[in-house]
Amino acid sequence: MRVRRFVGDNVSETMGKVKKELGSEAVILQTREFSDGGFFGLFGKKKIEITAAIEEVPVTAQKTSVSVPTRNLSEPKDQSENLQAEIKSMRRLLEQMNKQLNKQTDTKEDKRDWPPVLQRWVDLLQNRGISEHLVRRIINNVQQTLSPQEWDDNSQVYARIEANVSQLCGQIGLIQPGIDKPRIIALIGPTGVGKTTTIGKLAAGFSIVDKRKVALITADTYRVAAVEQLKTFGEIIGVPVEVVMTPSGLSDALERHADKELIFIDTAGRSPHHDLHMSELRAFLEEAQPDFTMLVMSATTQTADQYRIYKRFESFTTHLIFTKLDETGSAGSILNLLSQTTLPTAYLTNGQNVPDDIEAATPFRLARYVIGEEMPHA
Ligand SMILES: Nc1nc2c(ncn2[C@@H]2O[C@H](COP(=O)(O)OP(=O)(O)OP(=O)(O)O)[C@@H](O)[C@H]2O)c(=O)[nH]1
Ligand SMILES: [Mg+2]
Repeated sequence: MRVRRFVGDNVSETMGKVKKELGSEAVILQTREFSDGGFFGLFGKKKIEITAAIEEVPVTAQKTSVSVPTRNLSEPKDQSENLQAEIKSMRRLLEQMNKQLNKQTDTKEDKRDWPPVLQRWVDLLQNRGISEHLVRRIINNVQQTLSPQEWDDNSQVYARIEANVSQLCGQIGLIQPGIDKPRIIALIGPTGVGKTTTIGKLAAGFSIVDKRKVALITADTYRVAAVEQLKTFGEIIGVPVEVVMTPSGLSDALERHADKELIFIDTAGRSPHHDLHMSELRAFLEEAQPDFTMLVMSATTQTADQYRIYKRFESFTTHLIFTKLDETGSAGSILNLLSQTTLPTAYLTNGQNVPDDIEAATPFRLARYVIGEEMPHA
């Protein structure tokens, strides 16, 4: 691994040097601001120092390989914190597995024989990844509200299920641009779920279609490639992009864009198991005081993981965004999660195209994604 130190007058210039020397996949290990010259550090010129590293073995799996060096280079104290966090999360996992086992036993005891015509729907919904408990609730509702003759009518049963699932999907909450001051929207969540892409889609929608004054800020300086990604979106859409390294840098950037109607903040993907990362994220959010803090979750993540992620980010979160709906045939995990939270859902994304593959959530659209469009066969 090659580690280098870079100094420049501002973040963009210094990042540029990192990229030129080490390439886009370099990992930022440390950043600091210092005063160059002046008396005892006073009146000196503000400088930015970035320490970055690049793995020299051929990089095939980019995301996993770039995350390794920081772990190896972290302080011993940090390592023990990591270990403790890992033990804590394993304990939580075991507790959860226990709970789930208990629930499964309950369900078995409570399992009943459905009439064959309804059993087909039970199977279909379970194949979509909806929990047994919710499937039971949904089909119970069908059984109680439709007559046995109507159970044979697929479209009637589908409509009943759809109505029931939309109700279970809970609240919707969308972004409203600010009137006399900018609305600040931060996107948070685990790595690779589509935070940056979704910001690109939202920023394009609000600035180009809705003609709003938009600015983008990225606090994700973990990888040079991440900064480049948002800058590219900004250039294409024609909105300013600020790169910030520290919470105080963030508040300066927010002040510079006080004339905007919407400011989107992109954050680095955070492992919910990493306490240090979570406290960094907290520091940024405390400084930004966003009006909306949207937890981005991939529909491809299975129920137990989704719930764990949600619990970890819950204290920051005001809204949910579900991504990658195009990649799964079993979006039932979304319903399992929504049935356990009162947080509203804001947006749904269904592809990689910026800005097209995004839609405002509605209970009906959520239900369609959860149930699918297929009918059971006789
Ligand atoms: N199929 C599909 N791919 C998506 C969707 N949204 C994002 N992606 C893809 O997911 C990958 C990761 O997207 P990013 O936007 O970089 O994810 P991120 O959460 O910002 O990732 P980090 O910053 O590394 O944590 C990219 O290849 C995106 O094109 C979606 O709705 N559907
Ligand atoms: Mg990103």
